[in-house]
Amino acid sequence: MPSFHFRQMILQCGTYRLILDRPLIMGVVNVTPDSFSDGGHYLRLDAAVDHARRLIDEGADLLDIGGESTRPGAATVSLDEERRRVLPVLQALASAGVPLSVDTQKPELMHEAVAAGAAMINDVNGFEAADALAAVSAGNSAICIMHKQGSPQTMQQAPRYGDVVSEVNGYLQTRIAAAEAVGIARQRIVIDPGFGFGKTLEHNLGLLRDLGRVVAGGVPVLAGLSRKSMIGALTGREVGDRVFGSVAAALIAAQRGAAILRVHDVAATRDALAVWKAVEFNKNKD
Ligand code: 7PJ
Repeated sequence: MPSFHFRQMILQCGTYRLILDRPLIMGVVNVTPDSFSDGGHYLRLDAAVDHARRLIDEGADLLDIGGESTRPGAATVSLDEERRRVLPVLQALASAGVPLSVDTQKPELMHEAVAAGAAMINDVNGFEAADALAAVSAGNSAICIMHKQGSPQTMQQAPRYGDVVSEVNGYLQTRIAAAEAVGIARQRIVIDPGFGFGKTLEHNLGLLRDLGRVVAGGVPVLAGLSRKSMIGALTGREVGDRVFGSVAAALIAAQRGAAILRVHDVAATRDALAVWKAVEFNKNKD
């Protein structure tokens, strides 16, 4: 047995039932002006859909579509604008064959996304907005509850914790209970320690090192490390040149039992996982 240990967990994810006996790759599809720099709305939508299709070809098991940047210091986006960015992309990919997640903090858009077929709602705000849990309680969509400290505008100013892993775990357990209290079955819930969201490099490294303690809670864990500033800090590289560091981080998260890896570089992550999975899971095959 490997030191970590995948229970035969099932995630109810809209009309999909995902068997989480191997880490899945979630490809990131940003529909924001800074991600697809071009002139105009329709060009941006087309570019996002093309990009999404490429990620599926490269081996993405699911996609995460986001219309509001939550990078440190990013400006907020109006409901109307976020909806105009996200819903057409969701609709265009409806028959793409993989579960589609929508990354949003807004209850109205959560509701509309679920109605339009989103299989998962991913909220970096942990569904703390009034009505957020209510917006996703009906139906079968999965929810990803992420931890953060502070708001994206200010969170990197002075993050502080006693024991970061205990505090993150405590928060996630509280939010799981809140979700279950409105009727969201445990089989629909994913948790995420929120790398980079109100955390110093040391906090992020502590969480990754001890990710097994988050996994031990028994709810599938999503890890988003791709291209983040912690990878920049460790490699000295700009955001576009962080693929090797990101792949290493994804592999470490996989080894510690992460169920879903949220990444920009799907092909590279897939190759790394293929090597690791052959060693770890196919031991008795030859
Ligand atoms: C995350 C996310 C993450 C989840 C972003 C970026 C910033 N959602 N949305 N987890 N990060 N669940 O990709 O650098 O880590 S946006």
